[in-house]
Amino acid sequence: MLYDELLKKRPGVFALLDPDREPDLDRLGPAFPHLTAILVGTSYLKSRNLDTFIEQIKSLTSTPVLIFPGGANQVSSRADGILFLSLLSGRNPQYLIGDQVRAVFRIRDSGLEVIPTGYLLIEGGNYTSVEYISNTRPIPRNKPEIAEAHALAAQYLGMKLVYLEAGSGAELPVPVEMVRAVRRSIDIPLIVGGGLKRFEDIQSRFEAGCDFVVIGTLIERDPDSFKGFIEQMKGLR
Ligand code: 1GP
Repeated sequence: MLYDELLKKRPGVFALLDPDREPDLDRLGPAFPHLTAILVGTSYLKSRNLDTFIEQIKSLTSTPVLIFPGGANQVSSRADGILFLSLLSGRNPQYLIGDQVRAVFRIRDSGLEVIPTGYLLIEGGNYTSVEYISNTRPIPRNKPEIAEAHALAAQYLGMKLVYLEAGSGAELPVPVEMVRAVRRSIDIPLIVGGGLKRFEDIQSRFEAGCDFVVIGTLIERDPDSFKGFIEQMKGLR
């Protein structure tokens, strides 16, 4: 099971590659073997064929590829698994259960390993795409108990991961205190992403008990410093 394999690699680093942003895969390729997994997802899927994009990644590395879907249109049998997300922090039924139901038969036919994931949007200091598109309000940064309650609800609903998301390009990553509080409240693994720009940001979230971090924007803007991060992170394991 891919899920069990991922857990063996904690603390781990996931890269987020957004096909609509057309990342330079050849330039990023040398860093791929050092990643725990590669997430593929986007808001719209406007510019590329998802199958082809994942095939290109797969031709460069054996690192597992997980779909991190922005909507029901993002299913591809070329990946290894899919984070079956429910945006539990919001009260928009489309992202709580609507898109999930629209995607299930395609997911079943794809043979992808399905990893149920409670997805919590946390205020990140600016207005992010995920907030706009999901039409939901993020959990306030200074209210760790609200994040704890939602994370525990994810666990009680039987989800296998909790993802604390500040939003791609967030000015401020999920607060360390919130990561620590959520970690204390749940037993299932915890992912933290959004706005992680410095090695210290990542290290402090791992120290607070997160199992996996997700890095997106930094990889696209500065692939070389990302490779430097990966080198430093090997020392954390
Ligand atoms: C978004 O958490 C990821 O879902 C990545 O965020 O682009 O800010 O690294 P960044």
